Amino acid sequence: MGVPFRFIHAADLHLDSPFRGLAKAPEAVRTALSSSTFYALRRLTDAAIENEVDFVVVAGDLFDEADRSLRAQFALVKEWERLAEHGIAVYAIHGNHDHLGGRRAKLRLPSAVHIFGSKQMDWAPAFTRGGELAAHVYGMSYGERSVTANLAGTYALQDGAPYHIALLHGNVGGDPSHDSYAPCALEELAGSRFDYWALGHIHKREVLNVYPHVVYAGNTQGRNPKELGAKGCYIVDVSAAGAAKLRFVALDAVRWLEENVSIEGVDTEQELLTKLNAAVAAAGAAGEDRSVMLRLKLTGSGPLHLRLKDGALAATLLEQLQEDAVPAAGSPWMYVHGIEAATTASVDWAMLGEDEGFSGELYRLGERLAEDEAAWRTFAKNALAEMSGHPKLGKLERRKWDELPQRWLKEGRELAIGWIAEEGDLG
Ligand SMILES: [Mn+2]
Repeated sequence: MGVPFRFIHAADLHLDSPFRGLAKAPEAVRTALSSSTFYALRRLTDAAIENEVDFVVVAGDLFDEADRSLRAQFALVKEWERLAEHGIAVYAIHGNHDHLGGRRAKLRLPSAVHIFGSKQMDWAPAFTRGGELAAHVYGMSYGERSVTANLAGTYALQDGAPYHIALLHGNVGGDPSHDSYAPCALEELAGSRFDYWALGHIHKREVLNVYPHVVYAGNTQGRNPKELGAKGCYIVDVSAAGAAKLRFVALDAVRWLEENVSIEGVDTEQELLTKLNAAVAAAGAAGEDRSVMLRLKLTGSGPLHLRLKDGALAATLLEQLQEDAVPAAGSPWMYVHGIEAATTASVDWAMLGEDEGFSGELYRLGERLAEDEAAWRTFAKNALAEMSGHPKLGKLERRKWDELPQRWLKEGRELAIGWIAEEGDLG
């Protein structure tokens, strides 16, 4: 039996991220974004203190650049000193963005901060604030940007503690949307004797496995339109028996969101603007009192589809929305940074059953497959068989075909027939 303890798992702070491509955004937006990673860092300290955690682990990419900005380094030292004053230790590794080969200032860190080196995996004991041994913490930093070896395989457990936490910055399970640094398979980690793999690198938080826990905390602040939704850290409660309970805590200063707006049944530009304004208001609630960077995505099919094709209408609507609500410093704002037109041509589905052309054939094939689930799964598998060697599509191929959501058939069919109809519209 061990002792109950509480720790925070955070990763990918990316301090001083530059937020490129926002030259046209209002001053208040640019200022808030450029300080957002620092705000999230302060909130991380606050969360650790408020929740009386015993220690904090950070799984890499503390800084955005290997040649760390001095502002970022000072900020980190200041926050870690604040934690030290409250008796909270920190265990951290560096990742591909802030590997140890980069330039950095000579800084004196509080003695309660433990940074793992890049030569090999190392470990350190972690204690409760009451001074009892809670766990062994393991880690290894990147010494250069590109680390393609399987680091997890070199992690060796050191007996003598009731719980074992391994920090790893890397790509578990071959996520094709991220660089394949320190790659390893989930099975390796799930089959190990470590109790909690505190992961960094993938910016989307995800619990990949429980007992042992294999967890991405995600980044603490979204940095671009793809990093959607709440960002923060996990507070982990470990019982004396080793049961772990995770609680997500949002730390982000500015939240990136996306709202879909259907153009179905919308006849005029003015009606569409009204609908967009309603979507903006709805997104405000999802921001949970934070500032919001919002992208609106126009979907569905309707009378305005063709008008939206050249981009001018979407651009004008965007201008209108931006003029209607100008972000100001001092209170949470909402900034619509883009409108994406992803609408589709309207198709007369009732007529398609009788259509003698390719669209009709496709439609009828879809109908047949919709009635026979086993048949469509086999059909989908065969259709993609030739792509199985493709590095990016390979992941799709590896998915279990019997787990594919059924809506994919309907959506895929509508998309394909919509494209064909559109060709007709243009021709
Ligand atoms: Mn990162």
